[in-house]
Amino acid sequence: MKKSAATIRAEERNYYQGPEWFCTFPTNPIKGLEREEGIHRRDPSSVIKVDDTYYVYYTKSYGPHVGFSSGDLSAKVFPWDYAEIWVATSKDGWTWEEQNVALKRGEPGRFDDRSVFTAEILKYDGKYYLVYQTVQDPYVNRSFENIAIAVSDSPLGPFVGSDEPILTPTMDGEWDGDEDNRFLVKKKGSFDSHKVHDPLLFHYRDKFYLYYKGERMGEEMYMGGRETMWGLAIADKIEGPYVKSEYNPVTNSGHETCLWQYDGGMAAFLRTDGVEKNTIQFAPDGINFEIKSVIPSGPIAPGPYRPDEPTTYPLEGMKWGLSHKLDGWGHLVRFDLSTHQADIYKRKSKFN
Ligand code: AAL
Repeated sequence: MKKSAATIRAEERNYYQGPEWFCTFPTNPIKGLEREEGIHRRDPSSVIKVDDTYYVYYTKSYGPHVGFSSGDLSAKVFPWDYAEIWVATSKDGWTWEEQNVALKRGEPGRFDDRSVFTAEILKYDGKYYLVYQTVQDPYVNRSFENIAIAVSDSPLGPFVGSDEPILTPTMDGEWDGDEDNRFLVKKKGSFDSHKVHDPLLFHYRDKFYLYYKGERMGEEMYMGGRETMWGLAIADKIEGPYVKSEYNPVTNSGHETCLWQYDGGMAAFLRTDGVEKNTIQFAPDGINFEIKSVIPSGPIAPGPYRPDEPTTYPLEGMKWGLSHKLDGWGHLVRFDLSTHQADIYKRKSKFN
């Protein structure tokens, strides 16, 4: 008997795994944050519950955007440009009521004066913390993007943003020339040399684990699309200082990645971009992720419901949540975990 390259690869990469990490994610409309002409609502945070009410935080901006080539430095370049972070509430996870702005852009001259967006929420020690992306005016192709933290005593805010970012890009590449082109470099930087994005914050192992997406100075395409990877920075105190892990990057893929705690480790759903997109992975130590399942796509930019109690089965951290759809104007929808297909395999397989 001879083994083909494919068989050897499947064995080496441990493709033979049970169905307990396999699922689909049907999405459905919600009431209250539906598509609205002229308004973007996108990139929902995780959903938290306080007393009998669910809370979600999301990027909200108004009006069309024109990209970077208009020649007008004050023109809105992206749906997440000139954005603020808003909060909505719900009693049942299906009907949502938009409440108020949770975090505004900073005063002119600050690092967050142009846009604050793509937030995550963490309930910790009786307070509420938002971590989010920031951009300083003007917003150009070569703008460096940071991550900041804001705190409030109430889930409705107002949240007070930090005076400095808590995470900045490594900035260790070298631009080639003065053209505003982020692909033109004399030297490529580290995976997070240009932008740090999509923060997710956990109280884990008695420390604060801040996961984030990096973008490189001189990003190139690679096997699975865009070269987008995730890093980790760890702090003793929630406000920082955050120290980047020496294992970074901790993923080799994933644009809109979503993480949850399970069984003392960290699970991750890597959606868009990269060789390992559309996989669910698990790291017993929060750092060394292995692929557990390959799933058929999934919700865009998911923000799962984070129960206060520890989860009891692998996919519980993705049981339901909100994600976004981009039909001209970004709007929020609900996703629910379906293990229907996995359950069918389970009945037939030896993995019971
Ligand atoms: C999203 C996220 C970040 C990016 C932009 C808005 O998918 O990765 O938030 O900056 O796109």
